[in-house]
Amino acid sequence: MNKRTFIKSIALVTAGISAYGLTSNLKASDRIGRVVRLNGEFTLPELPYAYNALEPYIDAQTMELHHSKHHASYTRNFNTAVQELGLTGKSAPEILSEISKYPKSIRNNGGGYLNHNLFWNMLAPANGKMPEGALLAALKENFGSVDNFKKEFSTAAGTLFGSGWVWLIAADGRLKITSTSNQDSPLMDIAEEKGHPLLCIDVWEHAYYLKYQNRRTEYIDAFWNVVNWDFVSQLLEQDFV
Ligand code: MN3
Repeated sequence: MNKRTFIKSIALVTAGISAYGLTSNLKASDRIGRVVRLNGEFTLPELPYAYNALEPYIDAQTMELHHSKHHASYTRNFNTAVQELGLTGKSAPEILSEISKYPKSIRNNGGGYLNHNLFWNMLAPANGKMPEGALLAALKENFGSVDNFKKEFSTAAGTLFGSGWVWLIAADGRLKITSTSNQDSPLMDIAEEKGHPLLCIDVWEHAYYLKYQNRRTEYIDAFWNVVNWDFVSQLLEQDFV
């Protein structure tokens, strides 16, 4: 699938969601656009907030290590693998959409690169906001209520075996909760459930172990305080590539 086709397919997903009465005048892509390659290299994006901005829910040391070590490593290794394979001129979402063609080095590091780019933007300093507008309507329609959505998402995050991610995705005009192992993504052609990511949580131990040790459910409960619902709303309204 080439980039144009891929974008079109995402646009169709978004079009399906537009049954919820959405308008498309917001600019999620302005922020996530950092995934676009600069000077031929995928760059480690700066966080849109300080390392300590998510305290006390996610601690500064975890954020600093997660971003400046883990995410930096995925970024570096992704660039190395991309150069070795000569995948010049392709965006990260485009590479993920045809991941079955590439070796594990691309799958693991490309997934790690893009997943974290999304995750940082899906978080924000706690502001007490809740889903509203079209997002609220979509969550109610698909999950009954916001509380029930959070319960189902938290259960999926709490029970995912091993390292991976839990996602809220838009697919076929519906919202779904899905999970992926390791650094796989719903944007990958090999994903069991493919779709347009709206929200994700990293449940690798490196995301919470310093503060919460083995208490993953406490990390998941804390996560809800720092979800950037405005950004989730923007992703619902437009593709992010
Ligand atoms: Mn991580």
